[in-house]
Amino acid sequence: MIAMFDSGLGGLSIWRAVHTALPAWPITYLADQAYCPYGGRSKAEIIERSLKIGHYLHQQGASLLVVACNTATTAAVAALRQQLPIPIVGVEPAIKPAAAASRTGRIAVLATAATLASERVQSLLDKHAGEVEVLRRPGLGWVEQVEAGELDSPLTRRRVAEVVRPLLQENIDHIALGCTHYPFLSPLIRELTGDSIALYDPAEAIARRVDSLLQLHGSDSIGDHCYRFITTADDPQAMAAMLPLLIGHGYAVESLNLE
Ligand code: DGN
Repeated sequence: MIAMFDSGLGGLSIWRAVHTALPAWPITYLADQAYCPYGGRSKAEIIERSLKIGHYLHQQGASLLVVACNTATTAAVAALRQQLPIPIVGVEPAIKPAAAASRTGRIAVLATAATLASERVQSLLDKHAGEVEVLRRPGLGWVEQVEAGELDSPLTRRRVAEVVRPLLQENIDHIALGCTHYPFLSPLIRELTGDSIALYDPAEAIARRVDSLLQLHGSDSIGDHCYRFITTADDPQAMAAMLPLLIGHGYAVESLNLE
């Protein structure tokens, strides 16, 4: 079974891509909604939650764990790799392909404040320092709007415009999405940018990485179609109601107390 987790529903953008690439694999998705958003939490707290979730998913039979959250990846991927005996796939903003494709020499990365301030992103930026200028912008309130299922409300439009409109004056030609919640707001971002700015969502690259790791490590769990969705929130119905909107299909959601 492929396991993945996020602070909430954003990692479902990775779920969609992995499910499309590997339709025969069972996937268990855990949303740590009792602790969402992770963006304002300390590194120690994010590591503690990630390890608790990682150990739980491993016990449930995970052959591979996708940390479907940039914030958790930057804080906890090293600790997870140390403690769990399975391949761990993290996510990170697609700065490399955006930088390689840029003609204006200016790109933007949108992510949570925690991700933007992380050493991981800083070292990614340092690698491309000579090639492109990278503007860093947090999507303020974006995670909350996606969690609330407001993918196209007046408030969501305002929150997206506050970040994206000023970028239109900056001569950028690519935007790397560095938070797994943000691809769900791509239609609103595109309305503002038109075709002049390309958006990079790393989900498909993550799915390819998962595919190659599973081929490398092998496993006997192919063939058992089974999708589990777990939330740490008390009310699983709220997440269940969101699944058709975010991944185009409804599934039952289990509630888990992981304290
Ligand atoms: N989806 C998470 C990420 O990719 O960073 C959001 C983190 C959060 O909870 N703020």
